[in-house]
Amino acid sequence: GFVGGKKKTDRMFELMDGFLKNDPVSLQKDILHHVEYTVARSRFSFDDFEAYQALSHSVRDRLIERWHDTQQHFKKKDPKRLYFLSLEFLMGRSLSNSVINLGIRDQCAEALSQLGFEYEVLAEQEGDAALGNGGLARLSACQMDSLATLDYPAWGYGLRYQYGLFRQIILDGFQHEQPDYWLNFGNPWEIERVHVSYPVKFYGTVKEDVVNGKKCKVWIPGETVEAVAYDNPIPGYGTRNTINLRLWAAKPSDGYDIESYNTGDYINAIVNRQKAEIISNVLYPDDRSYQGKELRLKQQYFFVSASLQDIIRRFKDVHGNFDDFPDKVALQLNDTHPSISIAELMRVLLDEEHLGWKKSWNIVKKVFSFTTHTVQPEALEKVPVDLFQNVLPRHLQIIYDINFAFMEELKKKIGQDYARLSRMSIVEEGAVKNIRVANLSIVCSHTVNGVSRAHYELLKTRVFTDFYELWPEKFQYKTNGVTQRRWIVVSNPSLCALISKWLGTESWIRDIDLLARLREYASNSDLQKEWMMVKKINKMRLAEYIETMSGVKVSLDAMFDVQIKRIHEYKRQLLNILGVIHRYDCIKNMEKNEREKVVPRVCIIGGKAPPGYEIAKKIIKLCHAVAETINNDNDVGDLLKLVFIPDYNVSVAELVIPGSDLSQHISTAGHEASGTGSMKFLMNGCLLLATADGSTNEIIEEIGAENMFIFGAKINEVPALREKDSTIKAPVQFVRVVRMVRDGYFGFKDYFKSLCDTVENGKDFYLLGSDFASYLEAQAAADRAYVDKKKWNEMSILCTASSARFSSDRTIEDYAEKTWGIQPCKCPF
Ligand code: CBF
Repeated sequence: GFVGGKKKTDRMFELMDGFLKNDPVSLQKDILHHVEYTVARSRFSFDDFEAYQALSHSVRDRLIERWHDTQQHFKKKDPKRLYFLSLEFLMGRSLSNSVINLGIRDQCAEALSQLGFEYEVLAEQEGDAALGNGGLARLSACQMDSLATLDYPAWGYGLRYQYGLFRQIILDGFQHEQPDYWLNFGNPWEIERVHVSYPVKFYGTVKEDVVNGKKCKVWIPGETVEAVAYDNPIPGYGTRNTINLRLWAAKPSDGYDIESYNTGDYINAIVNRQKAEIISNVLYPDDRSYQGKELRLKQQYFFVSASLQDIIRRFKDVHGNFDDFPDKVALQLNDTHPSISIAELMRVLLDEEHLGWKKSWNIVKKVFSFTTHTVQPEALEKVPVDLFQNVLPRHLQIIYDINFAFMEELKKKIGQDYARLSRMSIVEEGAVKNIRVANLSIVCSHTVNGVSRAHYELLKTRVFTDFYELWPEKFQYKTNGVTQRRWIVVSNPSLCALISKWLGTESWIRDIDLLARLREYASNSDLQKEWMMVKKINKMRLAEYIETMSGVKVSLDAMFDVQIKRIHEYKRQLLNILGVIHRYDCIKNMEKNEREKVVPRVCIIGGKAPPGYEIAKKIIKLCHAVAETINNDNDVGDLLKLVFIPDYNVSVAELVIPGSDLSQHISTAGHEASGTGSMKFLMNGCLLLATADGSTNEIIEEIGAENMFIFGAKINEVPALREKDSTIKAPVQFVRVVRMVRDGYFGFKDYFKSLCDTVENGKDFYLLGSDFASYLEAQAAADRAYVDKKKWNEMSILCTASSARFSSDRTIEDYAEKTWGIQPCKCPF
């Protein structure tokens, strides 16, 4: 422990010259250092991408310092920690977010400009980390930002996919999927922890054994794969706290296929070893059902097993037994994807810690909380029992035992109501026996959360009614939120500056409730002028992007009307396109003097269709076909344009949202669990045209229906409308526009036939026909409002001013208090 006669730690303190400094000169030195020694380029010759790499490494150094201090602090204080388990995190870019949260954006920009680089250009060099599909995954990212900012002792755990969500390429209007090998150019934001690795077992058999005179089970695995940790520091804003997102990558274990080595088949043994890596290779695109996919089950168990080993190791470093486990550990299940962790924790406590069933179960039922993100019963995961038996034989036994105990307890409460017992059972009987993962999660969690109030009501009355009646106290909701750091400060710097100027403080970035003070200036003409200016700047940015991506020139005077989200029938992009066709048809049939009254529109649609979802892909093609006709019709000109933005992702959203005037959230009521896109638009002062679905109901409460364009059937009206659907006559306008598509007005007549069939002949499950008239009315109301610039600006300001409730800071504080029981643990500066 001595270096040159001095104690190691003293010598280290002597050598350490405090923390890295954040002034431009220090940053320049660091950037040049990384150019030379990390990127290995000459400091006299490096390009934008290399400068981005060097800058990122300089920022990462600062993150690491804070990360260390935070982890040290947590270790010292030993608070109850939250572990957020999620198979998906849609982090987007890290540089822009990190420099904002560290408070060094301007210093970086200055440092770079003196070196001859532009910060904005370098930030654009970074590709998106797209380790997730959509709302659920981006929500996880927003929640991590809030956890760090609010100083909660939390860690995220997930999978380090080598291929993120597919890239969407559009060829002739058709979606094609291309792999997203996002690690191709390296990833400066992660830290590989070669020494943090755990074996994860699969397959094999279970044997009886006796340990300390007690009977127990021993799982003899058939395959072992190594999970290696990659840490991604998540900095909080305005705090030193920097938490961790630990992602696991699969690597061959030393013991992997030892047999082949022994038999001398060296080359094949190596090839087989590499197969282990497949587990973390690729993110499953949301193809609506993963049922029966072995790799999916292996991915889930792989990340859960490694995470629990890591969590238990950390706990045992400090605690001698498991008595305090529930007081020190909260495990959050982000949907059913990590729910196998319930059986895994039970297995560890039973088979490895030998705590016995009663004690183990008492711990397990106190640590898990479960959030479900869907209302579609078909989206609730089920795993065939045969598959389970093969991949995780011991876990299946444990699940059966949990279910047996649950069924016995239930019988005592509800008697011999076999229909209900069978609905609530974790094991679904039938031709193919399945494990119902949602039922497992509800039975074993202390809390079940919905993601909006409307979602909670649906969980109670439609999706999990039996469980709600049994355990009403378990059910809660935490309306989703998004982080204002990413969705205003990073993505809309001009709006950010304007808000701070009018509020006289930047504190709203941490204390979002302050935004409400903007309300009092909503009709102030000076603010309105500046507000409009900001919108214009953002619209210009967006218009340039549209022209580059699609070649379409759009007018800045037009209303930019946006719908960006995954393509799905229930989200009703088709309703939007049919509305655009109607608008086009009306313009075409107008006299010249009538046309002068038309409010020019640029309709923007973007989103990826799940690769195996044919109807969603047809919707994309229809959008392109209609756009082709409209955009090339000189008779219509700037009065109407339709553009599809390809490869929608987090960074594209950062560009599109600030430049939008109106955004559409038009799901059939009762289908969107929450929706979070609407919250990002709201924060950016973009008006909403929406159905009263998911979290929109709460947005209406905040801003007032008079400041939005609400239309369509209400959640409770939908079932009756569906019953009546075949007898209801869709309005003539609807019949006419669908006919135009059917008759080949936009080409591809045969190809669109099945798409038209989904909304006609009594098959209009998502009620496009019955909502069409009120949709058109809402659109007309938006047109009228847009003409009155003063009113429109006032409504736009009110949107931002009313968005505080939809910050993920509020969501996280709610979870911390009502679900996880954790307290802030602030690392001193
Ligand atoms: O809760 C976050 C989001 O999750 C989904 O995207 C999901 O993946 N299930 C829902 O569809 C959204 O409604 C919800 O906002």
